[in-house]
Amino acid sequence: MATIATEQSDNVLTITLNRPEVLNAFNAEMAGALRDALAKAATDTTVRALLVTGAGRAFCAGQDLASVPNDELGDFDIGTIVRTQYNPIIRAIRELEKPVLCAVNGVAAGAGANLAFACDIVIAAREANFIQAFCKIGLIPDSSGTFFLPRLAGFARASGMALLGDKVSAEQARDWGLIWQVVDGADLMQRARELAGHLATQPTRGLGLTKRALNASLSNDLTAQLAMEEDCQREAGRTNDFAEGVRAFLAKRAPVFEGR
Ligand code: T3D
Repeated sequence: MATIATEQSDNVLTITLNRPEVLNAFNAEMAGALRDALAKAATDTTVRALLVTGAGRAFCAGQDLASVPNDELGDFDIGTIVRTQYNPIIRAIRELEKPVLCAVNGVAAGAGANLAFACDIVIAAREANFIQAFCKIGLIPDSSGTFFLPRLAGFARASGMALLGDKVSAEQARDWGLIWQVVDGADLMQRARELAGHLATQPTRGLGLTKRALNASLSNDLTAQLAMEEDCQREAGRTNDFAEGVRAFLAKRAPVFEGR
């Protein structure tokens, strides 16, 4: 069985983590397949929005702990797994200049939780929860957990989540600013498809440039960020979609964006 399933409908690429028997925990093969799908989506102009979700009852339980070589524990360089498996995935999501929506259908633990938090818009089923499980096995939050958690939820909540590893409910995660929306589990995929479908009809270049500017805001000072906005706006102003947006507004009709 393929470790991820991909399906394209109109301009939305849906990527489903597909190892339900281990709650979609990552092994090297699944990490490689996700990386490849993200790389392909970056250059495929027919893809204008991505939707990431999990098969079965979980979103993702993080690293497949059975695939870490036990007999070498202690000597084994886990940093290599972080560098080769997880860091490229997080970078690819952040650098992909197309919206990435994440539909968290169940538990999201360890790298699974942080994969979700690295996406642009996260909606979760009411019964989903988020666990920084790393501390329970002597590890630290990777996959950008130490970067995004304090920025999204604040330092105190990030510290509590990372040091205690408690389950955080979907509603709590929403109230803390970690995710966008909570919906009933039965409605999750319909809502996710609607949102992704909407995003895929929007000015893709403008959304991509917005993402570039938001990424930069995480480390820029005001002066650098204002310059960044000027550059991104210049580029957005040269797109066909900007011209179409203005024409449609003045003609009092709905715009038809082509993503360029
Ligand atoms: O290489 C490195 O380690 C570096 C990278 C680290 C990144 C990380 O993500 S470290 C964190 C790894 N993840 C965890 O520590 C989470 C482990 N899983 C859990 O704590 C629990 O499974 C959950 C809280 C996520 C869900 O609990 P529950 O009770 O709903 O399900 P369960 O019964 O524990 O799990 C169901 C099955 O999935 C079970 O297999 P079985 O007994 O039915 O054959 C369980 O072993 C398997 N499973 C769940 N998580 C993992 C897993 N198998 C391998 N790896 C997992 N992470």
